[in-house]
Amino acid sequence: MKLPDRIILHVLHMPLRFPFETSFGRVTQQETILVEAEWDGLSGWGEVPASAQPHYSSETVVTAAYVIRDFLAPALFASQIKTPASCPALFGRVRGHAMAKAGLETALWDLEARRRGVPVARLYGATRKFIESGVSLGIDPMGLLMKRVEDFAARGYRRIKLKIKPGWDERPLAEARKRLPADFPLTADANAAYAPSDSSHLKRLDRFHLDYLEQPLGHEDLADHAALAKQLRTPICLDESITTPDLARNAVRMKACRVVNIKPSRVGGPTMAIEIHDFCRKAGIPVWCGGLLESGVGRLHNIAIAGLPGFTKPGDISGSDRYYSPDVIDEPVAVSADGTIALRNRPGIGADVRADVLRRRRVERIVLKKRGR
Ligand code: OSB
Ligand code: MG
Repeated sequence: MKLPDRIILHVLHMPLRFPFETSFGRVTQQETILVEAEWDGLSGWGEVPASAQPHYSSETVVTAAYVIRDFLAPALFASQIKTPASCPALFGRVRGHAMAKAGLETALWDLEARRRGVPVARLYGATRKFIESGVSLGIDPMGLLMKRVEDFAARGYRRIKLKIKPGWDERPLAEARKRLPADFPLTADANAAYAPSDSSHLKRLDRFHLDYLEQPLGHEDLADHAALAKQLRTPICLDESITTPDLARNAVRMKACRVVNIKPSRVGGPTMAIEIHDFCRKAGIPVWCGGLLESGVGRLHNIAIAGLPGFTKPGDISGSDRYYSPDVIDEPVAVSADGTIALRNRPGIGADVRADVLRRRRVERIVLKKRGR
């Protein structure tokens, strides 16, 4: 690889087409950072889908911009790494800040793929030509939510996930089940909203035959997830708890989950995501690719990674039009009538960033260079 001459952070405010509500809050606009790594007139693009508030994770766009500017970019400029796969080792002295690390690493992978003229999916080791698309539906009034359930099922989406929280679980799941074919993959995501003492209530969700229940308990609570798993027929999938390969190994060994949601941004970038994928594949644990309301840039990286063979369940990768119009890429992500998304054959992530959308949505631009340049 070539080290970039410059790194530019584009902080964007992307209005959502519809408000998105989870157990931890409602958002109408996604704040994100596009990371542009420049080398010899070429640009590689990555994304830090951190959002404005430290609710899903401890990071925000502000902490990520700070960590990239003051720690990660200087470490990169001072390094002689030969591949973006060395980023986790290079950034290892910075504890946490997974999304900041992932944003920079994804930009370097895209730059490297464009420089070599190959799709970034090939560098990640993707073997699929298509991935199966699923959708995550936020908390909304029942009528509107059920219209969405019917709409996304009719559009071919392969799996529907409902956001749940105490007081909003059995009713929407029962209503959704009524509207879907009996074997349609339905899941629920609590975003850590329940307590270990809710186990008998959560057992009531077994009757909906969910493909899995995502992150019912606290993000640092593996032992209680393991105890809950013993009581439920529904498999538990962990999201927030799995921030490193070590935690993935520990969670699986403790039987805290039977399914893993891999979000490349949550685990520190593609290299770490692939390490978790490889471990889970050997351990017989199915994985799927989660999302964080990414713009087209992060979405295309996720699609490329979801092309690896262990991603055997439909993920939270929907079309660009689920959240954004226009998206920031020139060829938005589209879901076919059969609910799949094709991996791209063009170099890099397979799309270019639209200068007009970038300018319209950008609230800040931060240019980083090697010192002395
Ligand atoms: O828990 O998976 C989650 C969005 C923001 C924060 C957390 C989550 C989500 C989603 C949406 O479920 C995933 C997506 O469509 O990008
Ligand atoms: Mg989740």
